[in-house]
Amino acid sequence: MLDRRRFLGLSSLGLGSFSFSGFRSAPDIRKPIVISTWNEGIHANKAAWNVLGKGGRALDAVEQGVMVTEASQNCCVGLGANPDRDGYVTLDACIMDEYANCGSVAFLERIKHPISVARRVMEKTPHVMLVGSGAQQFAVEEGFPLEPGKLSDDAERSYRNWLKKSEYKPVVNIENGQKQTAYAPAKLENGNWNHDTIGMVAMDAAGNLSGSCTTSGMGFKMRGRLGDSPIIGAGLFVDNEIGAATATGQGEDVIRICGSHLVVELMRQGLNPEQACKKAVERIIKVKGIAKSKEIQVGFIAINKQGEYGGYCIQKGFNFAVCYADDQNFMVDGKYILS
Ligand code: SD4
Repeated sequence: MLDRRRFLGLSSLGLGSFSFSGFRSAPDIRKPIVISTWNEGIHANKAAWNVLGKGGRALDAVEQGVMVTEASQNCCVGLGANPDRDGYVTLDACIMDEYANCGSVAFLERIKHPISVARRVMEKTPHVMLVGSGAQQFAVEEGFPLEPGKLSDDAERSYRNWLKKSEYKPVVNIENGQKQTAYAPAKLENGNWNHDTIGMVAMDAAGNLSGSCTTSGMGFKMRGRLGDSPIIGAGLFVDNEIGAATATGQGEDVIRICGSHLVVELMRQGLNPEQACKKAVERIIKVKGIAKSKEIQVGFIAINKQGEYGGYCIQKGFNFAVCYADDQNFMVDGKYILS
């Protein structure tokens, strides 16, 4: 099998005849494996690998992985992120396991780890989704501390900046030609974070799949707005017979095509993860039209039961982190359709 290190070695010798672009065809099953969206995925994968590398369950890995990102004040996911246009940080998250159990919270305020609340919804209630004050009440009853509800310094600064014009022009994940520093969250020139989400999917040593997705949503969104990230089938979908997928970017457009579910269903029809992600991105562009698609970003990532992985996005700038060994945790640039 051609692993990444060997491939890089071969290509530097001029022997690699194809480009390393986010899809690896493997005759045998590579497991465990975890992949996650954006640069922050590197840190999240590391925490997930701590579970997977010891033979732990994919569900624990995808929870513990994205908790790192939620806790990072230096990032754009979790309580340190940009607020809605009324100045409140509202968080959405969902989780799904190998038995098609799933849990979700949305419009949740002042709780540091929405992904863990989503897991409790899955494991301790007869429901799939809890939102708003009900979700917060459940979290507190479950022992999650109610955080002060103060904006982080970065978020405070960008909110003040935004208030100067208070224009409701949400833009997600367009890199605007900005160069991203390796493994650091990127900021737009106006100081806004441009990645508000981490989505993660994993397969454990037993061959079982799980996924998680957690976000602060769009910065300066309307109060009460939800995107795709807490919606099973849109921001995340897992089918233990086939594969798992997650999404990032303009949530409204991911919801329109039931994005992550679509990716998994395309894999069921025989496409590999990269091909399936590409087809889902093409569907968005078809629905939205090319001109309007150029104004947004959407990226999908996926794994299948063979441990193959892939990702695709609308336009340049999306990347994801892949980890399948102690010394194999690396970024892959998503291929894109519109340039
Ligand atoms: C949303 N999909 O709320 C999220 C935003 C996102 O990186 O992915 N930002 O629509």
